[in-house]
Amino acid sequence: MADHFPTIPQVRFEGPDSDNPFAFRHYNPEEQVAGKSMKDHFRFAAAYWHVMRNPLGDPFGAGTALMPWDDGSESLDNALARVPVFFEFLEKCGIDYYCFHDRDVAPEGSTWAETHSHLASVTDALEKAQESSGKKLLWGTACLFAHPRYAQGAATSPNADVFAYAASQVKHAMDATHRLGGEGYTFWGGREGYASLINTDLKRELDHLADLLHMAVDYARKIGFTGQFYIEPKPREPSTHQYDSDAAACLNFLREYGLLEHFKLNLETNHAELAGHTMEHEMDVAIAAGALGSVDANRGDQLIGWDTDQFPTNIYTTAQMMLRILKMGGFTTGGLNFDAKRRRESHQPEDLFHAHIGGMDAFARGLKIANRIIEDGRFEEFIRTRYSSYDSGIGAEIEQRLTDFDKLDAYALGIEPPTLASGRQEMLENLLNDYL
Ligand code: XLS
Ligand code: NI
Ligand code: NI
Repeated sequence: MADHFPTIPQVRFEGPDSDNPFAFRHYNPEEQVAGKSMKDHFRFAAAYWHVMRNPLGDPFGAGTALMPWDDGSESLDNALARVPVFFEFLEKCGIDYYCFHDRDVAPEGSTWAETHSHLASVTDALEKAQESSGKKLLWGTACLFAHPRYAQGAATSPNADVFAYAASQVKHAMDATHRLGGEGYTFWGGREGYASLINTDLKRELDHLADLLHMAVDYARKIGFTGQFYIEPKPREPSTHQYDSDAAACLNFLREYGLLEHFKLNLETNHAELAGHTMEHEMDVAIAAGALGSVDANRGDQLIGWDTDQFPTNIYTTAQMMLRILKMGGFTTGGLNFDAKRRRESHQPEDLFHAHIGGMDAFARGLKIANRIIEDGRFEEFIRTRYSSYDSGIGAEIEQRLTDFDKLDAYALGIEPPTLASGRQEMLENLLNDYL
């Protein structure tokens, strides 16, 4: 096999005392935690778009990333040449899954038919690479936001021919995902929103978005695709407002249009922050609805108000995330997809490895911390006790809807005014720090 990363050794677990920057110090794939190997807990995935296609440009300057394997063209040959490089990266980094957009792996052709045939050609190459490496597709998706035809939306474009193109593109992206044994298929509606309400029929656009998703559900049935559909919330960027703005908005949309049984959420840390939430909030909202499917693992920058997609290194956050994933019983079809890019200054291929190693180690530490918190049981016990007035008496009657306003009015008149127990937030914050 050609070696496109000659300066980088196979990344292995060497333990916390290792000073090898190309080794895991915490992520030990086979180590058992809470009855499962670390690699099965995380189901780590790399994002084709960031690893292979992100030149690390920003609005003020061109890309800086060195990609000696890439001739810079939008040709099919160049697309095919990237495939073995990506699989070599997965292998060296010890990552079992990947995710892609159709346009990351295959370019647009000179006609729409040629665009479809390019995707089919690269899908052949991906299929062979998966077979020989054992790597798997976590989810696929269609890029319905980059091409100028989608400037005013894809499913929510005011132009019905654009809707038809979007549907056609999703059909072929679903075919590719299905052929590659993808465990999921994601919809992220970057342009499914508006720049201004002054020219927008919001209700009609929402109806059209639901139409596309219903057609996708029907098409999955038709081709026998049984993977999980995900919606990925994000409030803005590139649109001023995106209809899938946060977990609650997505759940409401899915319920309103009868789609909830077919979809789960793919939550991204940076998107949660852009929505003015914490990732913990978004996860709790999704889990409460039984709809947490997968995670795009990254982080934002508190001082920058956009989707910086940095690699996750904050152990406080990874611990909170793993706590929730453990409590929900782990991922089924989903996993932790590093939807994250290096900084523009980190332009060398080596930096791809440092970035992913850091993310994987941060989640390994988060998992161990979360497991200790659960085994210790003190948080759970505190919260259980905090709500214990609902376990019996009047609280149980409320929860079981055995009471009403008249009965509660009489009850309240007959008791002493309520006294509250302390919420003990600071004590619990101190306790949390003890586990870190
Ligand atoms: C962009 C999104 C995107 C989705 C896939 O902000 O995170 O990368 O994950 O379309
Ligand atoms: Ni994402
Ligand atoms: Ni993002």
